[in-house]
Amino acid sequence: MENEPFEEEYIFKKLKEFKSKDLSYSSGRILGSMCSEPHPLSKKVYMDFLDSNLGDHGLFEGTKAIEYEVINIIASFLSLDNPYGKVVTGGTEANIMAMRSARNLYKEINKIKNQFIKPFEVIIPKSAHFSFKKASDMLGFKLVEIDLDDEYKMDIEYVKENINKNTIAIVGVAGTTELGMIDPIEELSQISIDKNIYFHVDAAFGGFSIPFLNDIGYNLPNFDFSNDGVSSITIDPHKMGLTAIPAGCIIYRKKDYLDLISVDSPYLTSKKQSTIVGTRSGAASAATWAMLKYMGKKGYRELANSCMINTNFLADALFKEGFNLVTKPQLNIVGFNHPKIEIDDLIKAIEYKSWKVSTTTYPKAVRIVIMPHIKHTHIMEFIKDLKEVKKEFINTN
Ligand code: 0PR
Repeated sequence: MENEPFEEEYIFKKLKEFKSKDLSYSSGRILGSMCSEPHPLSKKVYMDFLDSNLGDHGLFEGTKAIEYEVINIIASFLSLDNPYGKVVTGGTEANIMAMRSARNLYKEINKIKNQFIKPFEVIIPKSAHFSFKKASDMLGFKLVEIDLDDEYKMDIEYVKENINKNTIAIVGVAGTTELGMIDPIEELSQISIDKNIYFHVDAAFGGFSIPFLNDIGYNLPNFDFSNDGVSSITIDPHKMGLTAIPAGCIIYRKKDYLDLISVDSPYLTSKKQSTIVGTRSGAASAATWAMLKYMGKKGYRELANSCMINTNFLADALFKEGFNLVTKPQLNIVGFNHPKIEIDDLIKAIEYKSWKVSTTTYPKAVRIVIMPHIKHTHIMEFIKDLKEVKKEFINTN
């Protein structure tokens, strides 16, 4: 089919038609997403830096300086001076980079030339994000999945039992994808030191909340670089950081970890590259920088706190209505089910009332992520609908 040129007006009209089929965050109906409406400032800055490519950063020295500042500011939230890192596409790329660093470090220490010669193993909690499955497939290591304890956190005893000479890394999660729980990072850090194993913390979701909530007295577990065993941390500005997609971040304690995954790119202005993608958005760095400056610690404290207030309000209301909370929320995620309603039926009924929720797999439950676009009034409407759903089931069964 001939692709005829069209006028701009037609193009915008057609695109509007497509977009009208998308959901909007501002409707309050998206209850199961870890992303949110990007702040208008981050959208504006994104537009200004659309031509900037950090894959060839010699051409964009200004944006490179912005990325350097972003890494330093974010690392300061995570108790690290002199950090090394990159602004990447998201948590997946950051986690894959960390796993590459861990594998290459192990190979270097053990003088292994061929990457497929040994059955490398990475210890992750059962609750880890599926990006580690991608990393395992791409990098050729086996995932050793550790059971969770009663609070859906990684069970330390199983971690100890499963370490062996092929273990190249341990992963802990600070803000699990399904339930927002924080693994015992301090203990895992100590194990990593004792056994001399690379330790990566996936704080893609929790990284932009936990430090700020602790500033205002939430007393959440310490997950950052003040634990000496922590080698790297994933933290995503495009989740709780309010930056537009794509904006992820990987922070390393040591320069070596980044160098170990660098390849030569001799014909470019930048002679080495360590990220998975080549051509790399400088707009992500600029938009993140703008948000870090605009929000400041004060803004992120208020944001995280208001999400937690809404989360606790939802959790209390669910409890009062006779729903089971899977666990007491540590961050802004609530998992719940009902003793008398089949979970799949419950989800269907909620979706029938035009809410978009997600589900947890372990245990099976409705999963609600209270992101900044979810306001108190949305939660009130949701509870009202849930009461009706409950009535329908309890009366008819
Ligand atoms: N690590 C953790 C702990 C995560 O929760 C996620 C994504 C990642 C890593 C990977 O991050 P990227 O998706 O940025 O690569 N967690 C969300 C999830 O799977 C991603 C998401 C966001 C999914 C918004 C849907 C959605 O609407 O639930």
